[in-house]
Amino acid sequence: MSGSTPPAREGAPSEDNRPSPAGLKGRILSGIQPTGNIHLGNYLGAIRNWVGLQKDFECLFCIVDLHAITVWQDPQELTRTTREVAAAMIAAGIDPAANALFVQSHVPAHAQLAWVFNCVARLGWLNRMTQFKDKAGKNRENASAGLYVYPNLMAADILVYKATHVPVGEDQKQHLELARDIAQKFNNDYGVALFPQPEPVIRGPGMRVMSLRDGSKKMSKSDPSDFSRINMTDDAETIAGKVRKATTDPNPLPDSVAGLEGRAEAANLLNIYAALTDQTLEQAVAEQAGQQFSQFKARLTETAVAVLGPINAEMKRLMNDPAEIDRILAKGAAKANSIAAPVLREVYKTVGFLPAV
Ligand code: AQP
Repeated sequence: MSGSTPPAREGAPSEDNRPSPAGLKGRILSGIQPTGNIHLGNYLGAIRNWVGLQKDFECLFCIVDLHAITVWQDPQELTRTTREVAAAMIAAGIDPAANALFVQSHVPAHAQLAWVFNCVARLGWLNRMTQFKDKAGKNRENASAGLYVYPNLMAADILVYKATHVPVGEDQKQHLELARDIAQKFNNDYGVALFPQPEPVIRGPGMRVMSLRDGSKKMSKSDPSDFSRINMTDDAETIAGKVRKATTDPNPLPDSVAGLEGRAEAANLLNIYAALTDQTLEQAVAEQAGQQFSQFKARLTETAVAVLGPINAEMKRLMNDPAEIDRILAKGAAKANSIAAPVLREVYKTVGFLPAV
């Protein structure tokens, strides 16, 4: 890493607001963007795991609307989607009373710390971020400046709570590395031991759900085709229609995982089925060996409806009372703010925005 890095001062001052609640392994920050229809990929790849982490960690669940607007979002739709993501998380088993479930822009310390980090991170570091290259595509000059500095904001999301652990998918590993580098450079530059080094936490199988239309693309909220994903709001009939129309190939299902080589769509559907039935891919392949897609798709639909149906019903109930969702989010923001504000104050004293004594 480039940039000046003076050594940390021994015994440098740090208000000790690191997490150590009795019996817990640390503090986790998880984020999800309110960028569209929350889908089965978000559920199997992230939310379901977060539900499991609640018993072992103090958890902060953040709906990252500041990240969302790095690409255009319709304002009314952003408000609706923010509530919908909150409803999906609660319906899936996130407990907002035991944890903090909140909206990123409602806790100003995220953006305030991000500015400081914009001045700590080096351009060379950001230039190496592959997600910017992927998301900006060929039209790089027209991408928002926010999209470029997105990883600095993500570092602030994590470090403003001195989170010790972050559940990350494959595509976010590079950003977590950057957050660690920013923490270290901040500590070194100012000669303090203010920020911890957050660790990745992986729980359950590292699941990547692919598009139902194209097995080489990940299932995504912002995919223009609604048939590419199963939304957490889809009813049984819609799920059945989407699974029926999912791209496949003409052959029956193989009897070994090796037989999925070169069959991305078959592999994706079997992966989804395995995750929904809590089986390994090997077990799911063995169970479905030799089946025609028509039979397998009927079984997959039945399973998806059984898992998503109750979540969907609870989401609908919550969405009928948006004021209640807003109350939950406001409580979450107050809780998050009570952790973030002292950390920000510590940062402000360290950089000289506030007198140190
Ligand atoms: N297809 C997926 N399979 C497994 N996990 C997934 N996640 C997203 N898509 C899949 C995980 O969901 C969490 C929240 O994701 P995010 O909202 O922060 O952003 P994303 O990864 O960019 O999600 P989308 O759905 O693809 O949104 P858009 O279209 O806006 O980019 C993360 O933990 C992510 O890994």
